[in-house]
Amino acid sequence: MLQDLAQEKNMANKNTVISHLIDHVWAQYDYDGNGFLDETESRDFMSVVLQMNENVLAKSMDRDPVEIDEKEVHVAIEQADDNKDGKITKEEL
Ligand SMILES: [Ca+2]
Ligand SMILES: [Ca+2]
Repeated sequence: MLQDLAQEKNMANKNTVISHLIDHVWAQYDYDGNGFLDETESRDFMSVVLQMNENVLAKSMDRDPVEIDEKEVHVAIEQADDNKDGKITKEEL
């Protein structure tokens, strides 16, 4: 029971870290500042976020992080793009 609670707390903390990262990173990758990420921007953005996520995950599991490949980036973009218009808005993340 106590362990479950501790685990939940850890997960919540991690999610907070990730969403903070997304906010911070987002602004850097919306190169033209138009409020959404086009294909090039979202590829750059997603590979950075996925790698950060992987690094955090690897650290928490005490293992070496693996390299995020193109395919994973592509899949993550497709999943994020709710309305399938090829652009990612902050709301879609
Ligand atoms: Ca943009
Ligand atoms: Ca979209």
